[in-house]
Amino acid sequence: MNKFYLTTPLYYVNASPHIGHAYTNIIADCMARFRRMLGDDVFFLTGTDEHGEKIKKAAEANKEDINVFVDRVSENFNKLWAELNISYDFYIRTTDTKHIDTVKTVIKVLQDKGDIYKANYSAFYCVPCESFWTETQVKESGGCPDCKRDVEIIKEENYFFKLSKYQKWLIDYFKNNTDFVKPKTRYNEVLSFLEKNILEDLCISRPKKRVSWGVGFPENDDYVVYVWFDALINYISAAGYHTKKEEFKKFWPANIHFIGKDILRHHAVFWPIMLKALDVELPETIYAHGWWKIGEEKISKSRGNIVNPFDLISSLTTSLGNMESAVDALRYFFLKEVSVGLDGNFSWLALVNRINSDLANDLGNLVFRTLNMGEKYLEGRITPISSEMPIKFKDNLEKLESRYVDFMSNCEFSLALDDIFQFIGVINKYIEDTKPWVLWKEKKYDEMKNFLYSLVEGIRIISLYIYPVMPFTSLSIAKQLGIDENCISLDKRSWSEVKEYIIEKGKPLFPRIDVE
Ligand code: ME8
Repeated sequence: MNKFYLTTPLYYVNASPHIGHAYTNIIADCMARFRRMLGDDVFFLTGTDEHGEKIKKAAEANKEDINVFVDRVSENFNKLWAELNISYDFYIRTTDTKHIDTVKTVIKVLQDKGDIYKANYSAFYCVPCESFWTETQVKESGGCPDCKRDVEIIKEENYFFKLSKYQKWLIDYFKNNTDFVKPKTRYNEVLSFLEKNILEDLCISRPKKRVSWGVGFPENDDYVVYVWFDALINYISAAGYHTKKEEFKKFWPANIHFIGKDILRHHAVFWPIMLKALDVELPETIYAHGWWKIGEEKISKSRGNIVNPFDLISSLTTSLGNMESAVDALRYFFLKEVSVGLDGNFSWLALVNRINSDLANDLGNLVFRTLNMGEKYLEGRITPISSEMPIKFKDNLEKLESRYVDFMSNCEFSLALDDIFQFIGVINKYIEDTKPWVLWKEKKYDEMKNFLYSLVEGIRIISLYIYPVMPFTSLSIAKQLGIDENCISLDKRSWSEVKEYIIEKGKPLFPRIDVE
């Protein structure tokens, strides 16, 4: 059995989750479910990033004790993952004792190796981003290059990690591992950054008098560890680095770190160098997805244009009649609307249009009318005379079967869905062309049995392909077809794998939503 280890970023707990966070976890969940369908032993990690000054300030602004505050907000993320049906295996918080121990161990290893040193420092500092910037960077951007807010000048003694020592090695690593960062645009962006700039050593401590909420620096109580240095280490601490050596050997290196493109440099420059210095293997791929925007603006806490995912699920639940359909519709929208590497534009109208056209009209209608006919004409028992595949299905089904695994493995979820929905279109057309009511009138019962079997068998195959994207819907279809969950496996995707059906029609999966 192959192992598959995938991660999401650890989200800051200074505010509640928004749909940008939901997006990353939906992508990762789709991949995790797909890999489990392939039979892999999956370890899917997500969690929260809880240290640093901005978290402390948020707790103070809320007049809450910091520990109570981080517990509450972290639980809010966890609640969202439960609602969105995110099947993570482990939820890490950077305030976990085991993680804190790992951070301290890592620092000691790097200190012993001579890769950490202490020095005086003067630089521009952005408090909300917890990042230092050079004068040129600040001048070029007119403030913090990330969030555009004002920066402070800070002079202090700190600990530094020798990034610069590994610059040449990292450039070579990129050149020899062209799939290390995906998509290609992001790979090119990092490589060109590394080739055009001289890496400065990374300041990895903050004096406690300025930043008190963090992992204490080993053997120096006056400092805490820089939040990013602390947070990145989660990917190895969760997998058991120094605590569960056997498990670590089994799951590390990670197969994919899913991140947004905003945190590419931390993951594609700092993180590989930290691992190299530790003598730990590098992750296979860092996949940086695009941003969801409203108009031209990235959706973000600092821009104040967030869409609350709990409210969105609740509105969709009202429109669709149940939460399972609402969650699957949202997951479908995010995965179908844009390719993973590109930016998307979010609006309620785009969401509703997508649901009405693909899920209500095409998929929902196909399932409902097929099961309706099965009950009306054959009293729910579909036993074909011949289980041969209709010739009209052949091309599409072969295309789907041959491309699905590659598309899904490469995070091309939208393309996989294109193939699936083309096949749905083919079956819907087959119904119109065959005119079952005429078969019935002309008493062609054997043909009717074969025809309905073809529809139901086609729907079964569709239900297993959509599983990673819409798990509730997939299982609901399987239930209506009277088959058990074991049929949701890629081994069962061949035609006529199930020979007969006893069906039980449920409610329409996706009613149409009125567009106001
Ligand atoms: O950066 N569109 O946490 P964070 C798409 N704690 N994805 C978005 C998004 C948007 N508009 N907005 C946010 C941090 N995201 C650090 C990470 S990891 C060791 C530490 C998603 O709460 C996307 O995945 O700011 C992005 O990278 C992440 O949320 C940033 O979350």
